[in-house]
Amino acid sequence: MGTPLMIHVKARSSPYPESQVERYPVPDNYVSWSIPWAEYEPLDYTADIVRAGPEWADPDFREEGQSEDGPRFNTLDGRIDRTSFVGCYELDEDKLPRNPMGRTGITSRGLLGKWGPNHAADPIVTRWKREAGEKVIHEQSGKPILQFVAIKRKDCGEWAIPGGMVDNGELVSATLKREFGEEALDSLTASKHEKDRLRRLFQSIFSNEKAKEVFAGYVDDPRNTDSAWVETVATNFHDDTGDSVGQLDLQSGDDAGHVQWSDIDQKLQLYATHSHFLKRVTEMWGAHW
Ligand code: RP5
Repeated sequence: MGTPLMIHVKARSSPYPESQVERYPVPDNYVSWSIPWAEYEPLDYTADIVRAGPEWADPDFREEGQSEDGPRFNTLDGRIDRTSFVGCYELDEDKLPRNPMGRTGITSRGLLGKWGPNHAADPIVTRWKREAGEKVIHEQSGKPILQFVAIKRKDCGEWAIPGGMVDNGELVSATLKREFGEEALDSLTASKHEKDRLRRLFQSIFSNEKAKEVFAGYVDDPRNTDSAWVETVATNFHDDTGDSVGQLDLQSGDDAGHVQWSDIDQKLQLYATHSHFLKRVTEMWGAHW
């Protein structure tokens, strides 16, 4: 597939998430599959939770008793989208899909359910930071500051966009709403009545004409392996006037600080490549970065 467009970094970090597993160290100049590397011996690792065969995971088609055909890659395989935003990915000598961004030091699926691309969706809900109704201007950049709804991930404790995996057969637009509901709204300690009101507010902002796609492609996710990786569609839902979702007072209503409005700034340390998506959002709205 030639030289990767970007060099993944988090996809080479050790230990592998939720484990003591160490990746085979891959220096920058050996990431690309186009560089021959006879010594390369990635560890074959699939987490127990994936081996247990939950409905969101593929079976291990290499095991006895499984259909010899395995998944159909680079196409819509029944209800599962196995196409990649990056293009047509290769299969290795064991018929395993090859990570289009190069080596990661681990083969098999790790914590990921699907062989090849694992499609996700990331809803970026934004508003302007305001004080007494006026937009707050950053003193260095001279630009207004955007805020986004951030969640603290339960698996690693890192702050992130409240995204999630696309269910089999689900439209990305539905995943965006579902994940936002599950990850941001459900963790609020608001009453059912209040949550229903919030849901209605979000329903309006999640309507298609207000959505702006900011990214569709490979995510440098720490769970990626040589044969399984995350790809996402990141979509911005912006409340320009602050009278819709922007009213949501997450600071006071949240559950132990697991969801909050966070100022967007380049210093933010976020999960995977989420700050890269936010940078694009600031460019789109002429906001501070
Ligand atoms: C990231 O993992 C994506 O950008 C998305 O935010 C998330 C999906 O995985 P789960 O949150 O479902 O674990 O790479």
